[in-house]
Amino acid sequence: MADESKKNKKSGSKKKVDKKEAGKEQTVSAKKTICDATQQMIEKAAKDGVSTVFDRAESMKPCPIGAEGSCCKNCGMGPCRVPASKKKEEGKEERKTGLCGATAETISARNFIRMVAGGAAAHSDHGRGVAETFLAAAKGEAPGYGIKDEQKLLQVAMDFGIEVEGRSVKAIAIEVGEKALAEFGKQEGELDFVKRAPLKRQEVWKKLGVTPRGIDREIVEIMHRTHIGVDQDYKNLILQGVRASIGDGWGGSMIGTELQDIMFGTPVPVLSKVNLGVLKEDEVNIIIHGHEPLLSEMIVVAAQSAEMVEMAKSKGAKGINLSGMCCTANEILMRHGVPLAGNFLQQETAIVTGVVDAMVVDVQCIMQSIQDVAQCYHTKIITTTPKAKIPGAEHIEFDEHDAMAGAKAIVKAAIENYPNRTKNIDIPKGQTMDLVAGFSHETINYLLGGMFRSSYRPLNDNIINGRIRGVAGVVGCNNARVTHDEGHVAMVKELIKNDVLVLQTGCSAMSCAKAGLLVPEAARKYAGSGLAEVCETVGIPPVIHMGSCVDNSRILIAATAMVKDGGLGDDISDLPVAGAAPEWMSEKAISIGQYFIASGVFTVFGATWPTTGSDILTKHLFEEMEEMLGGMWAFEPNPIKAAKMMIAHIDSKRKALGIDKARERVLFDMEMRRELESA
Ligand code: BF8
Repeated sequence: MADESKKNKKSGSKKKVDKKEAGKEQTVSAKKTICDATQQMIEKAAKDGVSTVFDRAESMKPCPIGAEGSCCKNCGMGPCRVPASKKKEEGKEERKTGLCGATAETISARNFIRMVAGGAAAHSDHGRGVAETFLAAAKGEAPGYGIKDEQKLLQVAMDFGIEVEGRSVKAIAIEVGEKALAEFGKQEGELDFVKRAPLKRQEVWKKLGVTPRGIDREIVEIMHRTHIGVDQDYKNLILQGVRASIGDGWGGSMIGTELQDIMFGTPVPVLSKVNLGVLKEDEVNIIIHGHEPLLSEMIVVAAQSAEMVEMAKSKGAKGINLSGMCCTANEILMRHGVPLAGNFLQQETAIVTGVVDAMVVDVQCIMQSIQDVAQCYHTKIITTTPKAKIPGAEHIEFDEHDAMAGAKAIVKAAIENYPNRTKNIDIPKGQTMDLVAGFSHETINYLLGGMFRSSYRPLNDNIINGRIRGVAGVVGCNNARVTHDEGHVAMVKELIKNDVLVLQTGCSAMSCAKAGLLVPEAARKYAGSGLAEVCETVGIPPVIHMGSCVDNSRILIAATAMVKDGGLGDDISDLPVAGAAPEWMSEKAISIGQYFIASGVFTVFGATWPTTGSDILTKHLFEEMEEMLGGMWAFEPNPIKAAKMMIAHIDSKRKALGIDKARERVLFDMEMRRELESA
């Protein structure tokens, strides 16, 4: 820790990126993980002679050229490596370019927005899949799926401009499904959900010409403009990245979240458990891993059926134990309380326990290596979609039109594998933690305001009076180049200690859940006095789990609700809020970060930064972007320093709003509260 703080002398949101910091491993400690369960399984894997991502991260260093964003391989004349232009001694610039003349900033910008395209495509193709199933369900062509949240259906219908008066639920749902699907291929006009953003934000986007048309169109245009010989202006390239990212957050992801809520129910608070200790030695363990809840929702039903439970007993098991991994885990946790086996970097170590009878996967964040690890134990890897196959894995195709049959076939395959377990079994004992999840925007609205006056008013009031300093969204992945879970937990503890309410999604939420931060008692233990007081009054944890990565759209809606409730400015960029992804690794995280910034949120990434090959582009993203959008990127690998940058930003927004004085009123700190209680 001490060495690291020496290395990171600079802080503040406009800090220049140190290329050595950005390209290398960035950890506060030298450990592979702070999660004891994962550590135990890393050691077991070593004993069993099994290679995991943690081992490969040691033996394979990142490509230094690619890590800087300086490698252009978009045509057959390259790949060209184009480092940033340097000043020569006599003051002349030595300008390096690719064979075609592309500069460092053009190349970095192309690579950067191709990451946005990859991430936006992943979220949006998920959203499209949901919309297709939604439409089939509305037409009665997808047995097992239906409409669970009629109120939300009506809300979404109205946002799509659909007439609801005097019409049947079925007719409205069909039109919502058709409208939602049409959003992906819209050639002209604007995405309908863009109108949900604050009016001022919509104007910012209009002025910059970044209001998205069809979701697919913006992604295709990135691929066109980054082809050799098309867009050569880094600022213009980045604008298209901004546009596609808005199409993700306010389009593909938001459609995914909303239609999932309508079909499967809008989440309400649930109590559950997290970590590898949720696996059971005497039951058939099925881990559902990936992202789309279309499959996992059906497996939840199939695994509970008497027929399947009886079958499991006939094989000597006591029952069927379902758990989740990655964002699928978050989906079935939020709606059913199904326990979380772990986050991204735990997918191999879960198999190393020797008790996973089937790991069922769909799309995204699934390591190919799980098949290699599975071969060292008895685990069956089952792929389920034509979009994502793994050589050697069993493929049971899941068809939403006959969902229950597919789900039962998958559960049956797991049950039949139960007798094949070897004696090489070790479940990390006592390695579970309680958590409360299920905080949709609607639930927060209700919890804060009550049934008859649902609103964000109490949140805004407590921000204005200074009990809550601000709100931070801490989201995103694990990254094997940094200590597993450490960045998330350290950052979130620092934030809540300073009275910042934290909203979470994705693997980040699981990291903090494992550390015991997602229970109401965490307020008293870890939060500052103001935040603790509010959390204890309302009965919520200081760290709020809002779902999977597509559910980051819930955070956009929550931020908009704060603006609309009044008293905190008239745009998201006025709010005392900040965002972060301290252990990011996926292209989806870049797209999410970009749409948070496009929505006006200052956002800090840790681990590594992908544009260090161009100082000009990095400056554009880290400084100039704020003038355009009111939000900007920052990079800080030290999670505590990153949290301090977020707090400094929150304080600057409080000052701009004229509510900074409120914080000077000293409320009770924890020490004072304890003294008061013991008196
Ligand atoms: O979509 S946080 S590692 S699981 S990309 Fe993947 Fe990152 Fe986890 Fe969910 Ni999101």
